[in-house]
Amino acid sequence: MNNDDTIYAISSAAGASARMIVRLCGPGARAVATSVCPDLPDVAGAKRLWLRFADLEVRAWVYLFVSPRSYTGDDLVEFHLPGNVMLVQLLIGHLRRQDVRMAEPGEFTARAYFNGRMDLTEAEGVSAVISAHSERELNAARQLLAGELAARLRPMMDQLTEALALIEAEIDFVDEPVTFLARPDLRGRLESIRGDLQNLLVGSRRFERLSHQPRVVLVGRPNAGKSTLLNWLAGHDRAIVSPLAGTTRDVLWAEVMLPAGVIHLVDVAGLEVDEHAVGVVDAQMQDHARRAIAEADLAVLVREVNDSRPMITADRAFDLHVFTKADLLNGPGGFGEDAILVSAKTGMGREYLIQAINRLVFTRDSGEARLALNQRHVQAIELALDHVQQAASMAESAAIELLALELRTALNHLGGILGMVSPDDLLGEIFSRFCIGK
Ligand SMILES: Nc1nc2c(ncn2[C@@H]2O[C@H](COP(=O)(O)OP(=O)(O)OP(=O)(O)O)[C@@H](O)[C@H]2O)c(=O)[nH]1
Ligand SMILES: [Mg+2]
Repeated sequence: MNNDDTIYAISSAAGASARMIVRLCGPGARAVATSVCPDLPDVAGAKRLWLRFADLEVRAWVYLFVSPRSYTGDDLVEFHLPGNVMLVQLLIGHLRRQDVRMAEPGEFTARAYFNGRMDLTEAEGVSAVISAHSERELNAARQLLAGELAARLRPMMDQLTEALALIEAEIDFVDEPVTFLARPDLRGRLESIRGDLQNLLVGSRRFERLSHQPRVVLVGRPNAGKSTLLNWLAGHDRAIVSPLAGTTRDVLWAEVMLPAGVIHLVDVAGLEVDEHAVGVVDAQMQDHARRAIAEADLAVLVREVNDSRPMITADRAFDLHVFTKADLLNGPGGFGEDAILVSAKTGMGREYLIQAINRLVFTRDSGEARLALNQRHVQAIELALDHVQQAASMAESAAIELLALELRTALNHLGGILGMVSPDDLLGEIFSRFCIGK
Protein backbone atom coordinates (compact mmCIF):
# COMPACT_ATOMS: atom_id res chain seq x y z
CA MET A 1 0.00 0.00 0.00
CA ASN A 2 1.36 3.38 -0.94
CA ASN A 3 -0.36 6.16 0.98
CA ASP A 4 0.55 8.84 -1.59
CA ASP A 5 -1.48 7.27 -4.37
CA THR A 6 -4.93 8.47 -5.24
CA ILE A 7 -7.29 5.53 -4.98
CA TYR A 8 -10.92 4.78 -5.82
CA ALA A 9 -13.47 2.15 -4.89
CA ILE A 10 -17.13 1.40 -5.30
CA SER A 11 -18.32 1.86 -1.74
CA SER A 12 -21.91 0.70 -2.15
CA ALA A 13 -23.05 -2.90 -1.89
CA ALA A 14 -22.77 -5.17 -4.92
CA GLY A 15 -25.97 -5.77 -6.89
CA ALA A 16 -28.93 -3.59 -7.70
CA SER A 17 -29.46 -0.51 -5.55
CA ALA A 18 -30.99 2.94 -5.88
CA ARG A 19 -27.62 4.69 -5.58
CA MET A 20 -24.07 3.58 -6.22
CA ILE A 21 -21.18 5.28 -4.49
CA VAL A 22 -17.75 5.78 -5.97
CA ARG A 23 -15.17 7.01 -3.49
CA LEU A 24 -11.98 8.80 -4.44
CA CYS A 25 -9.26 9.57 -1.94
CA GLY A 26 -5.70 10.81 -1.80
CA PRO A 27 -3.64 13.87 -2.62
CA GLY A 28 -4.93 13.99 -6.20
CA ALA A 29 -8.58 13.32 -5.33
CA ARG A 30 -9.85 16.86 -5.86
CA ALA A 31 -7.98 17.40 -9.13
CA VAL A 32 -9.23 14.11 -10.54
CA ALA A 33 -12.76 14.81 -9.32
CA THR A 34 -12.72 18.21 -10.99
CA SER A 35 -11.93 16.57 -14.32
CA VAL A 36 -15.30 14.81 -14.07
CA CYS A 37 -17.12 17.49 -12.17
CA PRO A 38 -15.93 20.96 -13.24
CA ASP A 39 -18.15 22.71 -10.67
CA LEU A 40 -16.65 20.90 -7.67
CA PRO A 41 -16.57 23.56 -4.93
CA ASP A 42 -13.48 24.41 -2.86
CA VAL A 43 -15.17 23.91 0.46
CA ALA A 44 -16.38 20.72 2.09
CA GLY A 45 -20.04 19.84 1.65
CA ALA A 46 -22.62 18.01 -0.44
CA LYS A 47 -24.06 19.30 -3.72
CA ARG A 48 -26.04 18.01 -6.65
CA LEU A 49 -23.79 18.64 -9.64
CA TRP A 50 -23.26 17.67 -13.26
CA LEU A 51 -20.69 14.97 -13.98
CA ARG A 52 -19.22 14.73 -17.47
CA PHE A 53 -17.41 11.60 -18.62
CA ALA A 54 -17.50 9.21 -21.58
CA ASP A 55 -19.67 11.65 -23.59
CA LEU A 56 -22.30 11.51 -20.87
CA GLU A 57 -23.80 14.11 -18.62
CA VAL A 58 -25.12 12.80 -15.34
CA ARG A 59 -26.48 14.66 -12.37
CA ALA A 60 -25.28 13.23 -9.07
CA TRP A 61 -24.80 14.11 -5.44
CA VAL A 62 -21.15 14.91 -4.85
CA TYR A 63 -19.70 14.93 -1.33
CA LEU A 64 -16.40 16.65 -0.70
CA PHE A 65 -14.45 16.09 2.53
CA VAL A 66 -11.35 18.21 2.89
CA SER A 67 -8.18 16.96 4.62
CA PRO A 68 -7.80 16.41 7.55
CA ARG A 69 -11.54 16.32 8.24
CA SER A 70 -12.45 13.14 6.40
CA TYR A 71 -12.74 9.45 7.17
CA THR A 72 -9.20 8.79 5.98
CA GLY A 73 -7.68 12.15 6.84
CA ASP A 74 -6.91 12.78 3.13
CA ASP A 75 -9.04 14.73 0.66
CA LEU A 76 -12.01 12.52 -0.13
CA VAL A 77 -14.70 12.84 -2.80
CA GLU A 78 -17.79 10.67 -3.09
CA PHE A 79 -20.00 10.47 -6.17
CA HIS A 80 -23.48 9.15 -5.40
CA LEU A 81 -24.66 8.00 -8.81
CA PRO A 82 -27.97 6.57 -9.96
CA GLY A 83 -27.80 2.80 -9.39
CA ASN A 84 -26.65 1.75 -12.82
CA VAL A 85 -23.69 -0.59 -13.16
CA MET A 86 -22.78 0.57 -16.70
CA LEU A 87 -22.62 4.16 -15.55
CA VAL A 88 -20.30 3.30 -12.73
CA GLN A 89 -18.07 1.23 -15.02
CA LEU A 90 -17.76 4.15 -17.43
CA LEU A 91 -16.88 6.54 -14.61
CA ILE A 92 -14.26 4.14 -13.30
CA GLY A 93 -12.82 3.72 -16.79
CA HIS A 94 -12.41 7.49 -16.89
CA LEU A 95 -10.71 7.58 -13.46
CA ARG A 96 -8.31 4.79 -14.38
CA ARG A 97 -6.94 6.84 -17.23
CA GLN A 98 -5.86 9.50 -14.74
CA ASP A 99 -3.41 7.57 -12.68
CA VAL A 100 -5.93 6.57 -10.08
CA ARG A 101 -5.82 3.00 -8.93
CA MET A 102 -8.38 0.74 -7.30
CA ALA A 103 -8.16 0.57 -3.50
CA GLU A 104 -7.02 -2.64 -1.86
CA PRO A 105 -9.30 -4.22 0.76
CA GLY A 106 -9.36 -2.04 3.88
CA GLU A 107 -7.12 0.61 2.33
CA PHE A 108 -9.40 3.52 3.25
CA THR A 109 -9.41 2.45 6.88
CA ALA A 110 -5.65 1.77 6.76
CA ARG A 111 -5.14 5.38 5.67
CA ALA A 112 -7.35 6.57 8.49
CA TYR A 113 -5.11 4.64 10.86
CA PHE A 114 -1.84 5.92 9.35
CA ASN A 115 -3.16 9.47 9.39
CA GLY A 116 -3.92 9.13 13.08
CA ARG A 117 -7.71 9.26 12.63
CA MET A 118 -8.22 6.07 14.63
CA ASP A 119 -6.20 3.53 16.58
CA LEU A 120 -5.84 -0.08 15.53
CA THR A 121 -8.63 -1.42 17.75
CA GLU A 122 -11.02 1.14 16.24
CA ALA A 123 -9.97 0.06 12.75
CA GLU A 124 -10.71 -3.52 13.76
CA GLY A 125 -14.07 -2.26 14.99
CA VAL A 126 -14.84 -0.97 11.46
CA SER A 127 -14.06 -4.38 10.03
CA ALA A 128 -16.10 -6.13 12.71
CA VAL A 129 -19.12 -3.86 12.15
CA ILE A 130 -19.05 -4.67 8.44
CA SER A 131 -18.98 -8.41 9.00
CA ALA A 132 -21.37 -8.58 11.96
CA HIS A 133 -24.19 -11.10 11.54
CA SER A 134 -26.10 -10.48 14.72
CA GLU A 135 -26.99 -7.81 17.20
CA ARG A 136 -24.52 -9.07 19.77
CA GLU A 137 -21.68 -9.06 17.24
CA LEU A 138 -22.67 -5.60 16.15
CA ASN A 139 -22.73 -4.32 19.72
CA ALA A 140 -19.31 -5.80 20.43
CA ALA A 141 -17.96 -4.28 17.23
CA ARG A 142 -19.40 -0.90 18.13
CA GLN A 143 -17.61 -1.04 21.48
CA LEU A 144 -14.31 -1.54 19.68
CA LEU A 145 -15.11 1.20 17.20
CA ALA A 146 -15.93 3.55 20.05
CA GLY A 147 -12.43 2.96 21.43
CA GLU A 148 -13.54 1.19 24.59
CA LEU A 149 -10.64 -1.24 24.63
CA ALA A 150 -8.24 1.65 24.17
CA ALA A 151 -9.94 3.49 27.03
CA ARG A 152 -9.46 0.46 29.29
CA LEU A 153 -5.83 -0.05 28.29
CA ARG A 154 -4.61 3.51 28.50
CA PRO A 155 -4.70 3.92 32.31
CA MET A 156 -2.71 0.68 32.69
CA MET A 157 -0.22 1.82 30.10
CA ASP A 158 0.10 5.19 31.87
CA GLN A 159 0.85 3.45 35.15
CA LEU A 160 3.42 1.20 33.50
CA THR A 161 5.03 4.17 31.78
CA GLU A 162 5.24 6.03 35.04
CA ALA A 163 6.85 3.09 36.86
CA LEU A 164 9.25 2.64 33.97
CA ALA A 165 10.18 6.34 33.96
CA LEU A 166 10.86 6.30 37.68
CA ILE A 167 13.14 3.30 37.58
CA GLU A 168 14.89 4.48 34.44
CA ALA A 169 15.65 7.73 36.21
CA GLU A 170 17.51 5.64 38.75
CA ILE A 171 19.61 4.10 36.01
CA ASP A 172 20.68 7.60 35.02
CA PHE A 173 21.74 8.36 38.60
CA VAL A 174 23.51 5.09 39.08
CA ASP A 175 26.52 6.72 40.77
CA GLU A 176 24.46 8.49 43.37
CA PRO A 177 22.31 6.86 46.02
CA VAL A 178 19.00 8.27 44.76
CA THR A 179 15.80 6.22 44.83
CA PHE A 180 12.76 7.52 43.03
CA LEU A 181 10.59 4.53 43.72
CA ALA A 182 11.17 2.22 46.67
CA ARG A 183 11.24 -1.43 45.63
CA PRO A 184 8.28 -2.58 47.74
CA ASP A 185 6.35 0.31 46.34
CA LEU A 186 7.28 -0.74 42.81
CA ARG A 187 6.13 -4.28 43.53
CA GLY A 188 2.81 -2.98 44.85
CA ARG A 189 2.25 -0.92 41.71
CA LEU A 190 3.10 -3.80 39.41
CA GLU A 191 0.81 -6.16 41.25
CA SER A 192 -2.03 -3.75 40.91
CA ILE A 193 -1.41 -3.46 37.13
CA ARG A 194 -1.23 -7.25 36.91
CA GLY A 195 -4.62 -7.45 38.66
CA ASP A 196 -6.13 -4.96 36.20
CA LEU A 197 -4.83 -6.91 33.21
CA GLN A 198 -6.16 -10.13 34.63
CA ASN A 199 -9.58 -8.58 35.24
CA LEU A 200 -9.64 -7.35 31.67
CA LEU A 201 -9.07 -10.89 30.42
CA VAL A 202 -11.44 -12.63 32.80
CA GLY A 203 -14.20 -10.08 32.36
CA SER A 204 -14.15 -10.15 28.57
CA ARG A 205 -15.81 -12.26 25.92
CA ARG A 206 -14.20 -13.71 22.82
CA PHE A 207 -15.04 -12.12 19.49
CA GLU A 208 -14.57 -15.44 17.72
CA ARG A 209 -17.35 -16.96 19.84
CA LEU A 210 -19.70 -14.17 18.87
CA SER A 211 -19.07 -14.45 15.18
CA HIS A 212 -19.88 -18.12 15.02
CA GLN A 213 -23.42 -18.59 13.73
CA PRO A 214 -25.50 -20.31 16.42
CA ARG A 215 -26.65 -23.83 15.48
CA VAL A 216 -30.09 -24.96 16.50
CA VAL A 217 -31.00 -28.59 15.85
CA LEU A 218 -34.47 -30.13 15.53
CA VAL A 219 -34.65 -33.52 17.21
CA GLY A 220 -37.55 -35.99 17.18
CA ARG A 221 -39.02 -39.24 16.02
CA PRO A 222 -39.43 -39.98 12.31
CA ASN A 223 -42.47 -38.18 10.91
CA ALA A 224 -42.70 -35.76 13.84
CA GLY A 225 -42.71 -32.83 11.43
CA LYS A 226 -39.08 -31.66 11.78
CA SER A 227 -38.46 -31.00 8.09
CA THR A 228 -41.77 -29.21 7.84
CA LEU A 229 -40.63 -26.96 10.69
CA LEU A 230 -37.33 -26.28 8.94
CA ASN A 231 -39.08 -25.23 5.73
CA TRP A 232 -41.67 -23.24 7.65
CA LEU A 233 -39.10 -21.23 9.61
CA ALA A 234 -36.68 -20.83 6.69
CA GLY A 235 -39.50 -19.59 4.49
CA HIS A 236 -38.62 -21.88 1.57
CA ASP A 237 -38.66 -25.59 0.77
CA ARG A 238 -35.25 -26.71 1.87
CA ALA A 239 -36.12 -30.26 2.94
CA ILE A 240 -38.32 -32.95 1.43
CA VAL A 241 -41.43 -33.58 3.47
CA SER A 242 -43.57 -36.71 3.22
CA PRO A 243 -45.99 -38.78 5.27
CA LEU A 244 -43.49 -41.66 5.17
CA ALA A 245 -41.43 -42.05 8.31
CA GLY A 246 -37.70 -41.85 7.57
CA THR A 247 -37.85 -39.26 4.79
CA THR A 248 -34.85 -37.25 5.94
CA ARG A 249 -31.65 -39.25 5.91
CA ASP A 250 -28.91 -36.65 5.82
CA VAL A 251 -28.12 -33.68 7.98
CA LEU A 252 -29.67 -30.59 6.35
CA TRP A 253 -29.59 -26.99 7.37
CA ALA A 254 -30.99 -23.60 6.43
CA GLU A 255 -30.21 -20.06 7.52
CA VAL A 256 -33.08 -18.57 9.47
CA MET A 257 -33.31 -14.88 10.24
CA LEU A 258 -34.45 -14.27 13.81
CA PRO A 259 -35.03 -10.82 15.33
CA ALA A 260 -31.56 -10.67 16.90
CA GLY A 261 -29.54 -12.44 14.22
CA VAL A 262 -29.17 -15.33 11.84
CA ILE A 263 -29.08 -18.95 12.99
CA HIS A 264 -28.19 -22.23 11.34
CA LEU A 265 -31.30 -24.39 11.73
CA VAL A 266 -30.36 -28.05 11.42
CA ASP A 267 -32.71 -30.90 10.48
CA VAL A 268 -31.63 -34.49 10.96
CA ALA A 269 -33.04 -37.99 10.51
CA GLY A 270 -35.66 -38.99 13.04
CA LEU A 271 -34.31 -40.81 16.07
CA GLU A 272 -35.67 -44.18 17.14
CA VAL A 273 -35.84 -45.16 20.75
CA ASP A 274 -35.02 -48.78 19.99
CA GLU A 275 -31.66 -48.59 18.28
CA HIS A 276 -31.56 -52.35 17.69
CA ALA A 277 -34.38 -51.99 15.23
CA VAL A 278 -32.32 -49.97 12.80
CA GLY A 279 -30.31 -51.39 9.88
CA VAL A 280 -26.75 -50.62 8.78
CA VAL A 281 -27.45 -47.57 6.63
CA ASP A 282 -29.82 -46.36 9.28
CA ALA A 283 -27.13 -46.80 11.90
CA GLN A 284 -24.86 -44.48 9.92
CA MET A 285 -27.71 -42.02 9.47
CA GLN A 286 -28.47 -42.00 13.19
CA ASP A 287 -24.78 -41.60 13.91
CA HIS A 288 -24.62 -38.43 11.78
CA ALA A 289 -27.79 -37.18 13.39
CA ARG A 290 -26.45 -37.72 16.89
CA ARG A 291 -23.22 -35.92 16.06
CA ALA A 292 -25.11 -32.92 14.69
CA ILE A 293 -27.22 -32.91 17.84
CA ALA A 294 -24.14 -32.95 20.06
CA GLU A 295 -22.49 -30.09 18.15
CA ALA A 296 -25.47 -27.75 18.20
CA ASP A 297 -25.72 -24.82 20.58
CA LEU A 298 -29.39 -25.46 21.17
CA ALA A 299 -31.48 -28.63 20.83
CA VAL A 300 -35.22 -28.44 20.21
CA LEU A 301 -37.31 -31.52 20.90
CA VAL A 302 -39.97 -31.90 18.22
CA ARG A 303 -42.93 -34.11 19.00
CA GLU A 304 -46.34 -34.75 17.52
CA VAL A 305 -49.22 -33.57 19.74
CA ASN A 306 -50.87 -36.98 19.70
CA ASP A 307 -47.72 -38.99 20.33
CA SER A 308 -48.17 -40.76 23.66
CA ARG A 309 -45.05 -42.93 23.41
CA PRO A 310 -42.18 -42.26 25.81
CA MET A 311 -40.06 -39.25 24.99
CA ILE A 312 -36.91 -39.90 22.96
CA THR A 313 -33.58 -39.17 24.54
CA ALA A 314 -30.28 -37.81 23.27
CA ASP A 315 -26.90 -37.32 24.90
CA ARG A 316 -27.92 -33.87 25.96
CA ALA A 317 -30.83 -32.09 27.55
CA PHE A 318 -33.38 -30.38 25.30
CA ASP A 319 -33.64 -26.64 25.57
CA LEU A 320 -37.14 -26.32 24.17
CA HIS A 321 -40.14 -28.63 23.61
CA VAL A 322 -42.22 -28.11 20.52
CA PHE A 323 -45.44 -30.02 19.84
CA THR A 324 -46.29 -30.17 16.14
CA LYS A 325 -49.48 -30.72 14.16
CA ALA A 326 -51.60 -28.85 16.73
CA ASP A 327 -54.41 -28.82 14.13
CA LEU A 328 -54.75 -32.60 14.65
CA LEU A 329 -54.97 -32.40 18.43
CA ASN A 330 -57.60 -34.79 19.79
CA GLY A 331 -58.51 -34.31 23.41
CA PRO A 332 -56.72 -32.27 26.01
CA GLY A 333 -52.97 -32.71 26.05
CA GLY A 334 -50.86 -32.48 29.16
CA PHE A 335 -48.19 -30.19 27.79
CA GLY A 336 -45.45 -28.82 29.98
CA GLU A 337 -45.56 -25.16 30.92
CA ASP A 338 -42.80 -24.10 28.59
CA ALA A 339 -43.92 -26.33 25.70
CA ILE A 340 -44.88 -24.61 22.48
CA LEU A 341 -47.74 -25.81 20.30
CA VAL A 342 -47.45 -25.19 16.59
CA SER A 343 -49.15 -26.12 13.39
CA ALA A 344 -47.43 -25.60 10.08
CA LYS A 345 -50.79 -26.19 8.48
CA THR A 346 -52.69 -23.36 10.18
CA GLY A 347 -49.70 -21.15 11.01
CA MET A 348 -50.36 -21.36 14.72
CA GLY A 349 -47.46 -20.67 17.09
CA ARG A 350 -44.88 -19.56 14.54
CA GLU A 351 -44.16 -16.16 16.04
CA TYR A 352 -44.09 -17.63 19.53
CA LEU A 353 -41.57 -20.28 18.48
CA ILE A 354 -39.36 -17.73 16.75
CA GLN A 355 -39.30 -15.53 19.85
CA ALA A 356 -38.50 -18.49 22.11
CA ILE A 357 -35.54 -19.64 19.99
CA ASN A 358 -34.35 -16.08 19.61
CA ARG A 359 -34.40 -15.52 23.36
CA LEU A 360 -32.55 -18.74 24.13
CA VAL A 361 -29.89 -18.29 21.47
CA PHE A 362 -29.15 -14.63 21.72
CA THR A 363 -29.76 -13.54 25.26
CA ARG A 364 -28.59 -16.51 27.27
CA ASP A 365 -24.93 -15.47 27.52
CA SER A 366 -25.29 -11.93 26.37
CA GLY A 367 -23.54 -9.93 29.12
CA GLU A 368 -23.55 -6.94 26.78
CA ALA A 369 -21.50 -4.85 29.17
CA ARG A 370 -18.50 -7.14 28.76
CA LEU A 371 -15.91 -6.12 26.24
CA ALA A 372 -15.24 -8.49 23.36
CA LEU A 373 -11.60 -9.21 22.59
CA ASN A 374 -10.21 -10.93 19.52
CA GLN A 375 -7.36 -13.42 19.41
CA ARG A 376 -4.79 -10.71 18.77
CA HIS A 377 -5.88 -8.68 21.79
CA VAL A 378 -5.91 -11.69 24.09
CA GLN A 379 -2.45 -12.82 23.04
CA ALA A 380 -0.94 -9.38 23.54
CA ILE A 381 -2.59 -8.93 26.94
CA GLU A 382 -1.40 -12.37 28.04
CA LEU A 383 2.16 -11.59 26.98
CA ALA A 384 2.08 -8.22 28.73
CA LEU A 385 0.71 -9.96 31.80
CA ASP A 386 3.63 -12.44 31.79
CA HIS A 387 6.18 -9.66 31.76
CA VAL A 388 4.45 -7.58 34.42
CA GLN A 389 4.18 -10.68 36.58
CA GLN A 390 7.85 -11.46 36.06
CA ALA A 391 8.81 -7.90 36.96
CA ALA A 392 6.60 -7.94 40.05
CA SER A 393 8.09 -11.19 41.31
CA MET A 394 11.62 -9.86 41.11
CA ALA A 395 10.91 -6.24 41.92
CA GLU A 396 12.84 -6.34 45.15
CA SER A 397 15.80 -8.41 44.00
CA ALA A 398 16.61 -7.95 40.32
CA ALA A 399 18.91 -5.41 38.72
CA ILE A 400 17.07 -2.28 37.73
CA GLU A 401 18.00 -2.71 34.04
CA LEU A 402 16.29 -6.08 34.00
CA LEU A 403 13.12 -4.67 35.53
CA ALA A 404 13.13 -1.83 33.02
CA LEU A 405 13.43 -4.34 30.20
CA GLU A 406 10.45 -6.37 31.45
CA LEU A 407 8.28 -3.28 31.79
CA ARG A 408 9.24 -1.96 28.39
CA THR A 409 8.38 -5.30 26.80
CA ALA A 410 5.02 -5.34 28.56
CA LEU A 411 4.34 -1.80 27.36
CA ASN A 412 5.24 -2.73 23.80
CA HIS A 413 2.76 -5.59 23.82
CA LEU A 414 -0.04 -3.34 25.06
CA GLY A 415 0.96 -0.57 22.66
CA GLY A 416 0.83 -3.11 19.84
CA ILE A 417 -2.86 -3.65 20.52
CA LEU A 418 -3.50 0.00 19.70
CA GLY A 419 -1.07 -0.11 16.77
CA MET A 420 1.51 2.08 18.40
CA VAL A 421 4.44 -0.19 17.59
CA SER A 422 3.01 -2.69 15.16
CA PRO A 423 5.12 -4.41 12.55
CA ASP A 424 3.97 -3.98 8.96
CA ASP A 425 2.94 -7.58 8.38
CA LEU A 426 0.52 -7.39 11.29
CA LEU A 427 -1.05 -4.26 9.81
CA GLY A 428 -1.29 -5.91 6.41
CA GLU A 429 -2.99 -8.90 8.03
CA ILE A 430 -5.58 -6.76 9.76
CA PHE A 431 -6.49 -4.50 6.85
CA SER A 432 -6.59 -7.28 4.27
CA ARG A 433 -9.64 -8.71 6.03
CA PHE A 434 -11.67 -5.67 4.97
CA CYS A 435 -13.69 -5.38 1.83
CA ILE A 436 -12.65 -2.98 -0.89
CA GLY A 437 -14.21 0.41 -0.38
CA LYS A 438 -13.65 0.59 3.38
N1 LIG B 1 -51.73 -31.78 9.73
C1 LIG B 1 -50.45 -31.47 9.83
N2 LIG B 1 -49.52 -32.24 9.23
C2 LIG B 1 -48.23 -31.92 9.35
C3 LIG B 1 -47.81 -30.77 10.08
N3 LIG B 1 -46.48 -30.70 10.05
C4 LIG B 1 -46.06 -31.76 9.32
N4 LIG B 1 -47.11 -32.50 8.89
C5 LIG B 1 -47.07 -33.71 8.08
O1 LIG B 1 -46.34 -34.73 8.76
C6 LIG B 1 -45.65 -35.55 7.83
C7 LIG B 1 -44.19 -35.66 8.22
O2 LIG B 1 -43.58 -34.42 8.12
P1 LIG B 1 -42.01 -34.24 7.96
O3 LIG B 1 -41.73 -32.79 8.11
O4 LIG B 1 -41.52 -34.92 6.75
O5 LIG B 1 -41.51 -35.01 9.25
P2 LIG B 1 -40.01 -35.32 9.73
O6 LIG B 1 -39.99 -35.21 11.19
O7 LIG B 1 -39.05 -34.51 8.97
O8 LIG B 1 -39.87 -36.84 9.31
P3 LIG B 1 -38.55 -37.68 8.98
O9 LIG B 1 -37.74 -36.91 8.03
O10 LIG B 1 -39.10 -38.92 8.38
O11 LIG B 1 -37.89 -37.95 10.27
C8 LIG B 1 -45.85 -34.90 6.47
O12 LIG B 1 -46.87 -35.58 5.79
C9 LIG B 1 -46.30 -33.47 6.80
O13 LIG B 1 -47.12 -32.92 5.80
C10 LIG B 1 -48.85 -29.97 10.71
O14 LIG B 1 -48.58 -28.96 11.36
N5 LIG B 1 -50.13 -30.37 10.55
MG1 LIG C 1 -37.58 -34.98 7.76
